Amino acid sequence: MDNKGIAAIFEEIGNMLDINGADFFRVNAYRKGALTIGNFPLDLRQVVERNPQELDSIPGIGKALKEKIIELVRTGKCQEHEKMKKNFPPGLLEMMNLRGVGPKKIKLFYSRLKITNIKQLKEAAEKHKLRGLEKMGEKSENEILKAIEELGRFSSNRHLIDEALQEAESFIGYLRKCSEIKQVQYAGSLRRWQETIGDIDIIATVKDPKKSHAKVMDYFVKYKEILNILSVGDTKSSVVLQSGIQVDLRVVAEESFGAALHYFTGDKNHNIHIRDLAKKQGLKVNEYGVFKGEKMIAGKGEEEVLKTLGLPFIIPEIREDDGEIDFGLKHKKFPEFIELKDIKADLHSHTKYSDGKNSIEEMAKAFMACGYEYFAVTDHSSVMGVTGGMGTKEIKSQGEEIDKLNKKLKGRIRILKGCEVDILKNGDLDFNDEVLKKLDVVIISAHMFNRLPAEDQTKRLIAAVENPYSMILAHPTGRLINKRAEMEFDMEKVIEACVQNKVALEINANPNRLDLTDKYVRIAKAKGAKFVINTDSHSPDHLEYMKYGVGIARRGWLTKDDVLNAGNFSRFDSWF
Ligand code: DGT
Ligand code: CA
Ligand code: CA
Ligand code: ZN
Repeated sequence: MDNKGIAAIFEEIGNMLDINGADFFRVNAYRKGALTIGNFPLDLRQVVERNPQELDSIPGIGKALKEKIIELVRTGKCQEHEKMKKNFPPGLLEMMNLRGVGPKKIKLFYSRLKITNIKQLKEAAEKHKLRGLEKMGEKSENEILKAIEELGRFSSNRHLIDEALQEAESFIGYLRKCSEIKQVQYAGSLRRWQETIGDIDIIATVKDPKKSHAKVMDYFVKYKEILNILSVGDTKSSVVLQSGIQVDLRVVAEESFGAALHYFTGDKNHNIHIRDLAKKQGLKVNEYGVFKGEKMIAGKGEEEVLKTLGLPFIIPEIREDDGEIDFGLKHKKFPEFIELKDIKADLHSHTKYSDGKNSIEEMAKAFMACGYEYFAVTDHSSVMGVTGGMGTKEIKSQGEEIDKLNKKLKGRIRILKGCEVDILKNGDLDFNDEVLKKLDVVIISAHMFNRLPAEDQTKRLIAAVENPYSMILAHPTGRLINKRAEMEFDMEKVIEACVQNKVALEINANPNRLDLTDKYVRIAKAKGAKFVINTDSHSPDHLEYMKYGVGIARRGWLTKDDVLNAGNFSRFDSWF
């Protein structure tokens, strides 16, 4: 069992103890233990193997937890945990996943209404049985119903984009080695860079469809990562990979590649609009081509298909029937949307000074390898106790280290002094002006208090944005895809405050976040906002997230001019 597994078990023990009414110190010991181990830099399996005594030096891990770590590492199980679980209704723990529901409420619902799972909780809320309980009213009852709905949304089968892209790329790499296949390309939501992916759609062309289909399909289902074959047909087959992602393969003739690619890239609403447009012109469009009567007049290339309908090329990212077709018909040309190669910097990164894994110099080398001109080190401020944020002393010594490094690197890359400053509950920032004024980049982030009532949250964020030192509002909604909902507040008002106060909105490129979301990127652009696309890297292998952020920016119709780190340092700096 690895650190993550051990942390999860400690968390669960803590929750069970809490619901059972154990005393605060015992509950807290497990919760703290879970946090410590979740963030612990060494693999506990190796530590235990080498010398279990070393566990004594981990702060906050007492005797009871130490013994359990050894037991979990050696046996994969913990007797006490198993015993507790046996006597514990599983539905009670599941309720912990509901937003706004913790051990206290679970205990209340259980003791007063015998509620042991989410289904019963939902029924009770719908019958208004919760509102009579202590500290529960109509509002909190509705919030529970909302939380249940939210949880349903999060247990969806949609995959994160980085996982889907990796799977698609390695599968396509395999398909390219098939001698029958000429072209192969992924389509669907992945090609549109949508934030989550239902399934992967792959289009392939063959030299001679009649002869090759059977051979291609045969090759397709022999891919080593396949868990389950769903169907095998002449032109379409579907499989499920070991990761749980479904892949659909469609094989078409070369002359239909563009039409098929367009059709299966979608989205559905874009396709329907295109089909109607064709109809008005006396044409027919389907996955094989564009037809005038019986005659096929286009199909080989996507550009050609769109041109036949009077349209310029439309980048896949904006094909969602959200104005792109009318825009194309009217202007015959789209703006030059931002591309990955335009990015010159990353303004949000972490090092060992807080919860990052590497030194500043290691990060600098990684950013240099991306060809960037500058980047900012933005470790957490100290409120984020769990992640070991910086105090005033540390931020000073970090500044000195950056000065030295900048000298040493002789301009090969420019390191900016920054900080990801926490927004406190009242909208104040976690560092005073003395500290803030010495920084090149001040990122403001709401990590805690993400469940304030919408009105208070809006005020809090606007107050932070109005701080004269604030430069970038990081991951504005605070959501974690499939895990944590957006904070509730008036986003449009916050965007307006950013525009007025010259605070840039971050598009956080981490595939778990993708925040600002594409919908709000477009709204913010219309209001005159500027953006930065940041990876929020905690180690060099996160640097490649930039492409997902660029995908979101393209989905939001952004050009280079909208994005401050798609330009040199003086352009970035002078905007503020
Ligand atoms: P996903 O997989 O849920 O993330 O989203 P998509 O967009 O990849 O959807 P998928 O895999 O069901 O279908 C791939 C493409 O095929 C879709 O983007 C558009 C096209 N398509 C699917 N169903 C329909 C349909 O009923 N009508 C039309 N016109 N096109 C469709
Ligand atoms: Ca799909
Ligand atoms: Ca599909
Ligand atoms: Zn960060």
